[in-house]
Order: sequence, then C-alpha cells, then structure tokens
Amino acid sequence: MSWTQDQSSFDHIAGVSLIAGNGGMPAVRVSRGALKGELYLHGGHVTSWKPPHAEEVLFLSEHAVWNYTKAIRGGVPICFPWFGPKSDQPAAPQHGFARTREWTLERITEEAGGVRIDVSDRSDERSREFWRFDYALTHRVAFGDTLKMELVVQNAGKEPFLFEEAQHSYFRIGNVQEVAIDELHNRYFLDKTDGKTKKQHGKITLQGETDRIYFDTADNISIIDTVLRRCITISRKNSRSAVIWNPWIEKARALSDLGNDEWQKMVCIETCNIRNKVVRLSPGESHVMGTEISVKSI
Ligand code: TA6
Repeated sequence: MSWTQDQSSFDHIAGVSLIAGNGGMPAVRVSRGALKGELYLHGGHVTSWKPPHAEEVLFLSEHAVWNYTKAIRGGVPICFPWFGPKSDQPAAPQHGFARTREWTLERITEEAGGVRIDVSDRSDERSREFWRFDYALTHRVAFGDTLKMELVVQNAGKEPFLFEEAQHSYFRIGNVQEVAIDELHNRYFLDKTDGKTKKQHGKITLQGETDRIYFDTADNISIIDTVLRRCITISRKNSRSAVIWNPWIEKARALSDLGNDEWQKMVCIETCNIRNKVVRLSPGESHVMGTEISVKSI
C-alpha cells in the first residue's frame, strides 16, 4: 500500500477515510452526509460518486475483479499511454498500463464544499518494459456537487514523447435502449463495429453493439435518461476525441467480469485524446485533460 500522506494529516477533513476496499485493495472513501465517493489506488480509479442530490452516477460491475492483475470493470479506468491495443506490440496490455498499476496517494484537501484527492504514478522499470519514456501522472479528483477529474501527464524524461489517454467513464443508466446521447449529433465518427467506417448520424440512440470514436470534437456530451429521469452532463477540458461504447448482448457474454444482463444498465462515454489527437510533450512539459460530470433531474 502506498500512502505518502499520513492519515493524521487529513484527520481534520470530515468524512474521509483510508480503507481496505474490495479484495482488501487500498481505497479512499468519502462519506459526507448524502455525498459519497470512492477512489482505488489500483489504477488511480474512481469507482463511485453519489452527489448529495442524486443517486449513484457511475456504473460498477457486480462481477468486477478485485485483484491487482486486472482493471476494475466500471467507474473510471484511466487509459495511458495508448488506447486499445498497442500498435507495434500486440502483447502489451490493452489500453496501456496505467489502469493496472498501483498509484500513490499524494494529498487530500477540502475543495468547494467537497473533497479533492490527488493520486500519482511515475514511470519505473516495469513501465519501461512496454514504453521506454519517463512520465509523471497525477489524477486530481474532486468529489462534490459535481465530479471533477483532471489527468495531468508530465514528461519527466529527456526526450519528447507522444501518448494517447482516456478517462473511460462507465455511467449507470436505467436502460441503454431508452437513453439519448446529446450534443454529438452530426459529428463524424469511426464505427469500430463496422470495420472502422467513417459515419455521421443525427440523434444518437443505442440499438445494438456500439463502439465509436468521435474525432475533432471538444463538445460537452449529455446522457438523457428517461427511465432514471435525469440528465448527466459530461464537460470536457483539452479533450479532442470521445468514445461511446456498449458491448450489447454477445460481447457482454464474452466479458467474464460483466454480468450477462449488465450491459443494459451502462454506457461508456469517454473523454480522450486518441488516434489523430495524440498528444506530444517535450521534456518538462505537462498536459491536463479533464472531465466534469454533473446531474440534474428531468
Ligand atoms: O472504449 C471502447 C473499448 O476500446 C472497446 O473496444 C471495448 O473493448 C472496451 O474499450 C473495453 O475494453 P477492456 O479492455 O476494458 O475490456
């Protein structure tokens, strides 16, 4: 377990505790009246956010695997430094290694009526087995009326590098066939379920397996959920691509850490910089990509 901050140094912050979470894995739990949240050091991974005025917003699989070998299925996995399979090394972990590394708790502070938790991960011999560059990652997560997550990537080495990144957020919804995704209509996307064909659609609803990369878009995205009677808005900062994913029936069956029917209750809307939007950093430079999630009743 890697804590750089002693529990006594944030004892004065009400409603925050370091816990042995599922599988005994270290996590930070926020419980302040009706505001709840959880962040695992495994992957620097947010698994839960319940704002004071609404029910849980993030989807978490009942079959998620709670050990150090696999990314947690649900919440907000972090994909870095590549997205999907690594093009020149098919045996390298899908979506990069950040989501299966053990991050360090840096600090916990009060922020605007909520709690901010900073966790970090730095390159080492194991990361260099797959990617030779030196990096420092920080995930700054503020649980409050909104959920604000900023992923800071710093080039800590002596040569420039290119990377892809994603906050691969899973949202909890009433029924995937009843939601509409707003503000991406008429944007171009690559359809990964159809040979990566370039397409464009009007109103977005999901009626089958969906795996789309939207490119050249910085728009905010909303999920209109008429079953749970709420609208989730995803505001993005420095993100020029987005992904929408739902595995549907067959692919869900093939995923051992997702229940056979759970695909109906989730949709991934991912804040990212991937494909033609890879980021280049010179030595010493940093890049911040962020997602702020808010919910209102409809
Ligand atoms: O973001 C969509 C995606 O890349 C899909 O193609 C799908 O495979 C998904 O991520 C989940 O990937 P994972 O490695 O977490 O099973």
